[in-house]
Amino acid sequence: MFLVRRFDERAGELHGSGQIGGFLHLAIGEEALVVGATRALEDRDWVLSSWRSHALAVARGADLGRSMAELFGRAGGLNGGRGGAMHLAAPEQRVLGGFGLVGVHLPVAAGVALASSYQGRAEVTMAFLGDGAASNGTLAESIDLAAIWHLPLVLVVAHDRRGHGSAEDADAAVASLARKAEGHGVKALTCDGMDILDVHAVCSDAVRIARTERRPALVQAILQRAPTPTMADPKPAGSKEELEAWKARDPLAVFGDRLVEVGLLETADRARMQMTVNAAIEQAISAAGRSPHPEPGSLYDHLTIAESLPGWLAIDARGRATRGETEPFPREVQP
Ligand SMILES: Cc1ncc(C[n+]2csc(CCOP(=O)(O)OP(=O)(O)O)c2C)c(N)n1
Repeated sequence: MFLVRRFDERAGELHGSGQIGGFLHLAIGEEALVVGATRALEDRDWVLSSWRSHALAVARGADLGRSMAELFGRAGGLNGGRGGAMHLAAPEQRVLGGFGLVGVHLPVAAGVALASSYQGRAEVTMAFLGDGAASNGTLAESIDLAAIWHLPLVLVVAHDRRGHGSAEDADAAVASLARKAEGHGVKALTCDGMDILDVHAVCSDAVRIARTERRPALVQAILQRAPTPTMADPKPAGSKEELEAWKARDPLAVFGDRLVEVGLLETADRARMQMTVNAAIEQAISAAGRSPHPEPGSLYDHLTIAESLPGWLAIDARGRATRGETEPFPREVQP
């Protein structure tokens, strides 16, 4: 949690000083969710998000220097500097991005889960979204297909009752994500998104449902991000009182205090841990700064046009029995 927090704090400062350009959305206050949920996964599982994907990449163990270089837009970045903060992916850690348009990653996540299921792999796909994104039609279509096709998909909603500057009742007639999910026959669970232990316990349950019962689950994590401006976010910074009230709930501080109280962490070790993390982040920033900018001539690299989309789902909407397919679906998976 320290690492995710410090990475974000420093990225925010570097955005302010112009070393990081474009949009950058911070996850300060979301660390319990980011770490608690991703720790419920195995290495073979997949992660997608609308944004704040740098926090997920760091939590999944992506190289810090390459993660920071990606935010800097440098050639040594995780994606050669082409993703930036909005489209950052860490393929080695199976973090597939980072999608700038709210909600568009949900059908992709359902597709990733379908691929695992279709190929008989016991992987789980976890997709993070905000409650604002939950009012996008992509949630309804993805969750419906996930239920029909028994996809091992876990949707984790950071429910902060805001969609950027809009209050939730401005775009959601029904604010309860649990009701929305259950309306599609999908199991919904709720957790305290400010408490890493609760997040971890509830997400572990959701992952178990997806992996062993082969059906989707949705976790609604009630949380509050820090009321500080988060770069290009029109939400105004909170008042001094709001900031003080948030600090009393800060998931990182609260968890650290709790560990000290129950004797699992010494105050001196906590300080040492913080220093180690700070040093690692400063090293990452130096490495990112040394990385060259991408060559202008490489602008069109990696652009491809698909001539055909293989797969029966793309071309054949008839039922499986009509097509003469007799193999059971979803296939048996090897645990
Ligand atoms: C399809 C689309 N519409 C609008 C936007 C502009 N936009 C950026 S963030 C945002 C709100 C997102 O709210 P939420 O999903 O709750 O995310 P949060 O910031 O709370 O994590 C909107 C509408 C966008 N990026 N994509």
